[in-house]
Amino acid sequence: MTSLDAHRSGFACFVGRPNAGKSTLTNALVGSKVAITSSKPQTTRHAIRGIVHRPDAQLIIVDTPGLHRPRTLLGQRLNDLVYETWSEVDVVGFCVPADQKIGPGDRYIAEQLAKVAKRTPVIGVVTKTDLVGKQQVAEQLLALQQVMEFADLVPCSAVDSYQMDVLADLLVGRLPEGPQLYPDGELTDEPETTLIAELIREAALEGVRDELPHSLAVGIEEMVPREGRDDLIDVHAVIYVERQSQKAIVIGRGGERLRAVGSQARKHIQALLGSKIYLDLHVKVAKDWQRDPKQLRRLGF
Ligand SMILES: Nc1nc2c(ncn2[C@@H]2O[C@H](COP(=O)(O)OP(=O)(O)OP(=O)(O)O)[C@@H](O)[C@H]2O)c(=O)[nH]1
Ligand SMILES: [Mg+2]
Repeated sequence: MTSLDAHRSGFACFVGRPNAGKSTLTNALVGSKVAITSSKPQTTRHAIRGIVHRPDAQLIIVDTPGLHRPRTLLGQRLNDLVYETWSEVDVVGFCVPADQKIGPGDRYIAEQLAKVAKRTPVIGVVTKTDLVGKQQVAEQLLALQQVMEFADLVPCSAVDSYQMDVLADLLVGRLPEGPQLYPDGELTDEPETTLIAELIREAALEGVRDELPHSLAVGIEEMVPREGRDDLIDVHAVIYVERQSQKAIVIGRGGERLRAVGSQARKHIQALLGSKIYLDLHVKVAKDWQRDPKQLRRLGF
């Protein structure tokens, strides 16, 4: 028997081109920074679960990498991860930014989605509405409607919190009835070291251009409480790049850039852990790691 106020639980995922605003949307719905974001494409590199707790439902949002034409083995792995996720969720949100024309990249995603849409409802989401006028939002909704058949359509903005609850309601409405899947207060199932590595990568992404954002990876080597102190944690981390020339850029003149990255990351990590940290940051070259299966495995892809 189903009742109108039964508790629902299940999974949603956001898909869209790189930079469409998927991770920002995930964070806004969860109400906490579980995924890093940046203006560089392919910021997200693994499926991150963010958990939305409501009295009537528990919505688990799986934030996936942007879908793109892969140029490296890493790119291929990221795309595969997206397809895998589709088969595991109850509802998909297809994100298209309001300020960019719908193009071949979006139509390609729609074609792929149409294959799963028979089983899984797809909600069309026009993101970043704060960047354009009402008229352009309306036009984007119309254009999106031409791309495929949607279960619902919704314009929203994570930046000025426009229609976040409408979007959450639409997603929750597509979940099956079910019990809570995660304990109260748990906002993500990401391990702490992953969150920390991601915060360092987010800081390192700031101000780098061209191929460099893609070449960055971060590994946490060690994380231990400082001996004799209960208020300080030592975090040893490595920023990997693919070439010697990139290493020089990341470190900067006299180590200036690396220090800035470290202090930016430290602020976010301390907020996350609620504890002081000492961040020991090094830069190493892992030659062409994006194309090397062995190194990809070591970096967790
Ligand atoms: N103005 C505005 N900017 C936004 C909004 N949502 C996201 N952005 C910006 O768009 C850029 C990309 O956001 P992300 O959330 O990292 O995009 P993504 O789709 O997760 O990107 P990938 O992980 O690379 O696929 C960032 O610079 C965000 O600050 C929004 O609602 N309004
Ligand atoms: Mg992302």
